[in-house]
Amino acid sequence: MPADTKRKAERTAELNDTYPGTFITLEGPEGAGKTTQVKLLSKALTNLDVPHVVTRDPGGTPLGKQVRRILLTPGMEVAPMAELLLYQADRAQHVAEVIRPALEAGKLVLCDRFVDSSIAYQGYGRNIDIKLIKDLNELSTGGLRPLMTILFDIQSEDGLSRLHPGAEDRIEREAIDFHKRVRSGYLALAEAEPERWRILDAAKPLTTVQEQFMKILTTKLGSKHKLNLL
Ligand code: T5A
Repeated sequence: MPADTKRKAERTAELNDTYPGTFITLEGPEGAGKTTQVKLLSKALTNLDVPHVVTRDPGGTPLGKQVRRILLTPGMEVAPMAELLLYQADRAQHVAEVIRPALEAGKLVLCDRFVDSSIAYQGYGRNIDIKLIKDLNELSTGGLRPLMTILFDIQSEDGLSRLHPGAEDRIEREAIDFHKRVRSGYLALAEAEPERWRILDAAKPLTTVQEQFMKILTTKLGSKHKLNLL
């Protein structure tokens, strides 16, 4: 393992050991099916009495819901740097109000999008400097990192074709080249940090994706959260 990757893995483990809970994030291009899968997962976790929180970025707090509306309203003029900073403002509130308290309470926290979305969308998509985005991610999260990130990978065209025509939000309406850069950004991030990322083929039928998702979670969290989703 390259020295830089090893250092990142050690730091991620160190940060997660600080809390009794566990932080997992879900990422992917538009229409990959994260929201559908996390809802199914939450039902299974409830049946197993596993204390957990499902949340999303942006929009996981009352403040975040307002920021989310601004960010996703079609036709809203939002300069790239303003966009980046609004996602970061949402995240700072989200970490302080929801994520960190849940981790302190020993819960399994499943977050639909997090810091990697900013790198993929504002970095690879909008061409904002990635080092700057990483610094802002550090600032807004206080250095909190997920123990594991699952990439729901799908070709941009296939993901977009799952959305309801005419109901797309401001970001979903971006040109196909933007969405392709986002996807290639995710693949580059996953390749650079393989010990944190797991990649799922999200183009497969819903039940196949669900099986793969449950298997990944059971393998990673089985002993800590007494979890068997298989
Ligand atoms: N963003 C976010 C940034 O630019 N920077 C940031 O820092 C952050 C945090 C958020 C937007 O903000 C951007 C990224 C996003 O553009 P959102 O609504 O939260 O907006 O966006 P998404 O997370 O992309 O939500 P989506 O609903 O578009 O995608 P999901 O959650 O991956 O997909 P889901 O589950 O809603 O499924 C979409 C459709 O596909 C069907 C579902 O039934 C649904 O109709 N489906 C399947 N169909 C066939 N086969 C399967 N396996 C299927 N799985 C689901």
